[in-house]
Amino acid sequence: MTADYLTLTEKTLSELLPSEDTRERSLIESMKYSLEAGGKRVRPRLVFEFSALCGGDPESAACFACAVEMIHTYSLIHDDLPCMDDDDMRRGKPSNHRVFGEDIALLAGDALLTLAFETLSSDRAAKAAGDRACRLASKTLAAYAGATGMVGGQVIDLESEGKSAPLEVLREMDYKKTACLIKAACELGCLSAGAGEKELRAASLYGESIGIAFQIQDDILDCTATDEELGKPVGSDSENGKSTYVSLLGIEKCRELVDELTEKAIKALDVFENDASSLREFALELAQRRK
Ligand code: GRG
Repeated sequence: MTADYLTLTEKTLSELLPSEDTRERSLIESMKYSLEAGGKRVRPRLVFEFSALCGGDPESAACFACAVEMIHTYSLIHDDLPCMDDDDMRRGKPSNHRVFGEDIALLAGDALLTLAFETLSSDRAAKAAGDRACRLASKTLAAYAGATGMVGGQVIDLESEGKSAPLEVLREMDYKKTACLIKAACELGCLSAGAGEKELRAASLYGESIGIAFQIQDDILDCTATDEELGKPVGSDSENGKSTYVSLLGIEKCRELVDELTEKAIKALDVFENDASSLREFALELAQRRK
């Protein structure tokens, strides 16, 4: 599955990107630069894995997987901008605005966000997954990525800078900023395969649990990894005066929390009749990631 989903993700993304042979070439190059900058493709993998677990075929999941990755990529481009985190490096390379300028980077993010929903409403997606699945996927992705999901989480993050945020604020911020999009990927995988309510609820719980664990692991890595491992300067959270799980609870407690959440995610997979070992292993892999 790992190699297959990666190949299909790369192939579909390049098919969905507009041609560079236009007057707005710099915009398309900027979108492509970040889409192909070496991301781990965690979210597409979740879409493909849940789709397969629910009996879907890869083509019905492909547009959904790429739509989630487009949203993820736009969020990283915008997050690196000077008006947000002002980061010069991402995935070991200069961040988008350092290469293309702030104006084009901002627009590349906007265009990726738009392309995600164009993809979900495309004939290709409808032919592969069906109209109903596409409508539900758009609704789900919009809800998790928008004002009450990822973008909302980013606002809580910006407004807590320089303050010591209590744990409940941090919990809400991390749920929205990070876990919501991961949860969306899991749900979209099920939707692409026409799964039922019981499976959707289980995928949602799995996504929420590994999503929060993913953010706590990110906080741990910000204190324990090297710049080379992360592809960006470590320690940025404490430099920006941000409260994190590590600053509030300490590393040991954070590691325990990651393990508990990973167990919870694995338990949620019990409802599936098909073999869920690949998603079990993926949850464990993410809990131990070093980048
Ligand atoms: C809408 C501007 C805006 C931001 C939304 C997602 C986000 C909020 C900001 C991005 C920065 C950040 C640290 C987000 C937390 C989620 C996270 C750990 C993202 C990194 O995901 P990976 O590790 O990235 O999957 P790769 O590079 O592998 O794709």
